Amino acid sequence: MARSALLNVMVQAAFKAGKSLARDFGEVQNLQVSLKGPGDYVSQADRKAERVIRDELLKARPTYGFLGEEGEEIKGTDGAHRWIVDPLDGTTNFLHGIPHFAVSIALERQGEIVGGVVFNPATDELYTAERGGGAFLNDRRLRVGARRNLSDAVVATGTPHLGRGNHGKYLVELRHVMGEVVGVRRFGSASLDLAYVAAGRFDAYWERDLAAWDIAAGVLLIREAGGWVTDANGDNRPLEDGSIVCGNEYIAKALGEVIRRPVPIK
Ligand code: 2AM
Ligand code: CA
Ligand code: CA
Ligand code: CA
Repeated sequence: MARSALLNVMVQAAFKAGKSLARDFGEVQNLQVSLKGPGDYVSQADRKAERVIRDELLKARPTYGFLGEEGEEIKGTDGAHRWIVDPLDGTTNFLHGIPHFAVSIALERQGEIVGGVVFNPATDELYTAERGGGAFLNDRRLRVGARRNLSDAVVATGTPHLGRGNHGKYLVELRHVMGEVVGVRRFGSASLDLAYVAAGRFDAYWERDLAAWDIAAGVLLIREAGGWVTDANGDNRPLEDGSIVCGNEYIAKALGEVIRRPVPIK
């Protein structure tokens, strides 16, 4: 597997942030935590990791733009390129000592994602993809799952971030899916959910109410692993819509139909 210089920059930034996160994960009880919205926590660890990544990436490519979850967007002088970064995806897991979280770094060129890195420092799993170059877990080439029927599928999801209550519509959707599949999993890190689909661990995944930094890298992983990605409407605008349905072509299309089934009016 030959990585381009640019992908190597992304990998090194992810490793450096991963070291910072691993240190903080070991002393998670000492971190300052604040609330951004209902159930939406942010800690010093998130902010520190974003600074590490931003400094690394902008040192290597000072003209590129930078969009990260925790800071102001930096508009680069190079209008064509932008980094899209989630320094800690799965903050709730992290703060609870659950070793399922990741750094997610994507590179956008003229509106298209051309590079993606997802790194879980707690397991040392590094997922990488470049457009046209395939997707990898460490050195192993990835391929999405081969199952063709939803009735054989293990499907991941995430619950919409609405605070307590107001989940009525989602629960109907979930009930529809549960009636069709082997099982549903809810692991709490969108970027790793996508990486697991790319690796064929999950047959499919859907979630709404996400931001571009949650999914930009993972979308490329899936496409480069031969998978199929749409938004919840079945269109090809997941980053813009903030929703995602993915898997192999058969399973993703079937899952999309199930989640778009009309919700009965009470
Ligand atoms: P985060 O940990 O970076 O915040 C869990 O379903 C997934 O949703 C995680 O990837 C989490 O990312 C993301 N997410 C997006 N918006 C969120 C919010 N308002 N509250 C909690 N998690 C959110
Ligand atoms: Ca967050
Ligand atoms: Ca996130
Ligand atoms: Ca985050």
